[in-house]
Amino acid sequence: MTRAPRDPRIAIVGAGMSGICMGAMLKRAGIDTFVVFEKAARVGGTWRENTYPGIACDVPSRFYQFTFAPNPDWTHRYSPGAEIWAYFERVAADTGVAERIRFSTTITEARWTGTAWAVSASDGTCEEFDFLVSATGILHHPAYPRIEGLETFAGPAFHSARWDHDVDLSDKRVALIGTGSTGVQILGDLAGKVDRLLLLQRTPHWVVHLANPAFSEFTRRLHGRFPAYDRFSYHVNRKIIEALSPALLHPGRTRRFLTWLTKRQLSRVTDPDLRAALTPDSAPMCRRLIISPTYYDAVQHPDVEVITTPIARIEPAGVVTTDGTLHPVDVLVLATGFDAHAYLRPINLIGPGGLTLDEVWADGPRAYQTVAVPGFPNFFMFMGPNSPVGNYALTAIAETQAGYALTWIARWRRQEFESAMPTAEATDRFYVGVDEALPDTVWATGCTSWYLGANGKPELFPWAPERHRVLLGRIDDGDFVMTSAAS
Ligand code: N01
Repeated sequence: MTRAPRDPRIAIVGAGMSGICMGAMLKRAGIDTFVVFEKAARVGGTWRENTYPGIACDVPSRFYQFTFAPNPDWTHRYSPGAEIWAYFERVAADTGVAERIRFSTTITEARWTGTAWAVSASDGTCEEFDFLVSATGILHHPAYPRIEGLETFAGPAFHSARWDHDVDLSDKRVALIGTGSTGVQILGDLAGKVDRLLLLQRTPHWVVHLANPAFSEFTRRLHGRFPAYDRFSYHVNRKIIEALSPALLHPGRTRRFLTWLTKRQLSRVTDPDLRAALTPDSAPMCRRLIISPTYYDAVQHPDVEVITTPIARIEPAGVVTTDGTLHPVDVLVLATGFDAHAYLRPINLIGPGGLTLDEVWADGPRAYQTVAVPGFPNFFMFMGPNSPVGNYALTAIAETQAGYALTWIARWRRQEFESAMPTAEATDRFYVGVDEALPDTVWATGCTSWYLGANGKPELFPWAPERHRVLLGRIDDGDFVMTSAAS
């Protein structure tokens, strides 16, 4: 006699892109017994929090969407942040995920009771769930620079992910610290719109100039009318990026072409001193490759000054560089990146026997095939350590990781197990492969970036993103410790 499937209680932490993806895929599988906990009052994660001028996605929009929620209405090849945020809000509403979200609820702790996850929120409530899914985002915790006197600055000072839209910059002298993807996008938008813009560059990054054309009304209608055409576009974009990704990671013709291209594009900077200052000494892609349609024009705008002398300290009136010069400014913008290694922390995850995630990760974050952690049953993680989060669509990674979690959940529904977690040995085996492959990649050619963990190793997936999909497309029972369902 076949038993009716059980309804799993599932806690998803975070209603950003990944949490919405998990919820939508659960809904599509007919599972409605989940709660999405969201600390803020709206969905959207990084796209809600980052509203700085110039924000856009540097992955083509046709690919930066869920396969189950095509969007024919993208306005540009690389669409602006507000449009992407609206897309995720729409997906959450259309799929019914929005109804399952508990807003303004911060999860502080999740403890395995022996049979379930007891999930506690900051409001003092605690509920039990059969599965815990972390969808807390990777670039989520702003990294504030340790610069002497930062707190003494007299004017407005804010991180790029905490943009203060009440400050009118049009007549201000603005200091922009940081030249990563964010700083480059901000500069591209602000150059010429403020009184003066000082770009404080510590290390130059390679930038590829790619045009960002608008999609015509006709193209948008074509995508709306023929979903198969939209799917085709998605797969073409994916194929191109997936073909380029591994080729760009290793020496060869494609890498030589990228090196040639980035140098050639840098030659748009006509002043040889400025060009030299903007020339990185690391290989392109060692740090995340920056894609911008505007940077080299913006950086040469007469109202923009690039300062490469290191910052000594901040004073109330401005930035002092190590040559003793005070650069007077009215506003300080910190485009100084994120702590990409916190993952779900500061949530206190406590597994069987009281083992905490901090203890398990004392030597650095590690995950079984990017999605699960030994010692923590019925727990899955989005964008976990060594996920393929380089120049790739995180929407596609989320679908792969959600699909994997869903397969386990479907098995639980069929009562094939009660709890499951990866073994330490299987996780070690995964890392033998990772550690063998990483030194051959461009990320290990000697540069610093948020890719590197505390041990100096890149916390990235060292193979083609396709391989991630294949890896998570199957379940290997031998890699797991399972307790069986009560008969
Ligand atoms: O952060 P970053 P980001 N004094 O860490 C500088 C994603 N993203 O926010 O290079 C002076 O790359 C630091 O200097 P250095 C994307 O994955 C995506 O720009 O370390 N400078 C660097 O220049 C991206 O990779 C999109 O020497 C200091 C900058 O701050 C990731 O977010 C758009 C400093 C930080 O660069 C992070 O990008 C935007 C100090 N004390 C972002 N401390 C898309 O389009 C730090 N810096 C999808």
